[in-house]
Amino acid sequence: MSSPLPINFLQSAARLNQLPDRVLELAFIGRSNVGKSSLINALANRKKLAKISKTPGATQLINVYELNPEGSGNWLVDLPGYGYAKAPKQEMDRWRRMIEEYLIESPSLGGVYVLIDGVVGPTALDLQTIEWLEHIDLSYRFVATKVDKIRPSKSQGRRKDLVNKLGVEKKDVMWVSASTGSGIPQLRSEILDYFA
Ligand SMILES: Nc1nc2c(ncn2[C@@H]2O[C@H](COP(=O)(O)OP(=O)(O)OP(=O)(O)O)[C@@H](O)[C@H]2O)c(=O)[nH]1
Ligand SMILES: [Mg+2]
Repeated sequence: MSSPLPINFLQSAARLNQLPDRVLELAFIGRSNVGKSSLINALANRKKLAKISKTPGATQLINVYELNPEGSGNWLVDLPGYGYAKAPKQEMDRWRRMIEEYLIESPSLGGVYVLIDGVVGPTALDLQTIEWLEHIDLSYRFVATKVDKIRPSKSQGRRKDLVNKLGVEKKDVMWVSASTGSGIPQLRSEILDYFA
């Protein structure tokens, strides 16, 4: 058991300069539809805090959630996803403009969680994004989503495969399900530790 993260919606923005001062922030990035917004809701144990959708592109702006108390300046940031499957170059460019500015220039961004679809595994775009994070020297950690969709008999194989494709070790990936809550307590406690 673990308590929901005490977060509230603070603000949406298209540009970095629209955001107020903050102390420390952690952002969630990943392919459209990977489950970033659902994960925010699961962490807070609230259904409609972040807008989610079956169709990729639910999140269009930089969405800021603040940890209590109000004015703490500790933020969790939900970002629009990058290309879904064969997303047009146009969409990728849109993501790039908004997100690159934010990821490169936000002064108090401590790191990002890169969400990888646990069923699909890392896509070429995921790997490209990771390379780019290395390039801009931003810390990141992996969260594999939708584990509820993996059959128990396939679970070991899937985990091994995903870890291999990312070129990391088992301990470097957290496995979560926003649907069943699996892995959510661990992620909550990691996030709280980070802001402590
Ligand atoms: N089965 C299952 N479905 C999930 C899980 N997390 C998210 N989904 C579903 O995946 C779809 C996309 O979820 P979102 O949270 O909107 O994804 P997103 O990454 O925020 O997408 P964008 O805002 O487009 O970038 C929705 O239909 C969710 O219900 C999960 O843990 N398990
Ligand atoms: Mg979203």
